[in-house]
Amino acid sequence: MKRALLIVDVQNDFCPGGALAVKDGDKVVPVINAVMDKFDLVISSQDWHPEETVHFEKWPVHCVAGTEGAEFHPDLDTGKIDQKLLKGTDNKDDGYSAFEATNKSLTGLLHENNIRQLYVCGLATDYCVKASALDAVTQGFHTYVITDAIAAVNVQPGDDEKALREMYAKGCVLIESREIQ
Ligand code: VGL
Ligand code: ZN
Repeated sequence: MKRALLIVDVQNDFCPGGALAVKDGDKVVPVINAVMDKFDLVISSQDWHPEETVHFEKWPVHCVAGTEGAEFHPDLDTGKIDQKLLKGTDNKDDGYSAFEATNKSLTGLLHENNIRQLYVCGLATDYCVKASALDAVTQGFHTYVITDAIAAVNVQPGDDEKALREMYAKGCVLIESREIQ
């Protein structure tokens, strides 16, 4: 059984000092770096927005395509990423899920590589991690969420817990990085 790691949106704008900083967003980086070698395929997604999009009616401007804020966190071991997906590129929708990537189909990529298990980590728990993990379940992948390698926006306090409960209820397996063999 082949497995892939999906690293969701570990970008400067979601880390401390960024335009839409997630508390402890940078803390996921060493955890992710430490598990990358355990996977057959490593895939990243990046939030990659146009300058004007309906998405910025809900959120501060962040991760505009080609800007510093849209780059990966500088400590992420990007040399080990096999495929880089871009999402949120449309100006008419949010594009939270990595399955909505527009430069390449994540579903196609996983099928071509005979991946049955998808491990999801990154930012943010309550938006793009959740949307990606739920889509993975819907598409029939065995979906794992690495709970010490995610961090939440928490627009409302407790959104992180709520997101974890929803992912669990819909069939995601919640695991810690140390449990990955
Ligand atoms: C995200 C809010 C807005 C995410 C992206 O990556 O979770 N959250 N855009
Ligand atoms: Zn966004």
